[in-house]
Amino acid sequence: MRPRVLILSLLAMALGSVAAHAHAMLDHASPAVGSAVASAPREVALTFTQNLEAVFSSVQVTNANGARVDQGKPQISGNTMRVGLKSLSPGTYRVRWQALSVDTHKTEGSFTFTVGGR
Ligand SMILES: [Cu+2]
Repeated sequence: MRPRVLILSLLAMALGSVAAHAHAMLDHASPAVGSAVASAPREVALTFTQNLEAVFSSVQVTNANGARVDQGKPQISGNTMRVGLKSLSPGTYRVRWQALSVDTHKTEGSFTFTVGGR
């Protein structure tokens, strides 16, 4: 009986340490998540909670028709990923990102921002 209790408590400790582990989540973005900006931004910059593996992290920006408006390959440095944009007309744009953090955990997400028409 005793050894089994010991094993279970060791297992509980191991699971607890996994649950406490953090992945690379989006910390903040420019343009900000859900924001409306007056003039068209030249790039999207994403800052994550952990450093990224450049080869396996990516970002795409699309317009309301689903057409790509980013300039392709993002620049990744530490915990930031940025990608240049084509000249944007007024409208709503979606940013989709995939991140592989240096601890090999994969995360992804998306958000929109709006370029004002005035
Ligand atoms: Cu992780």
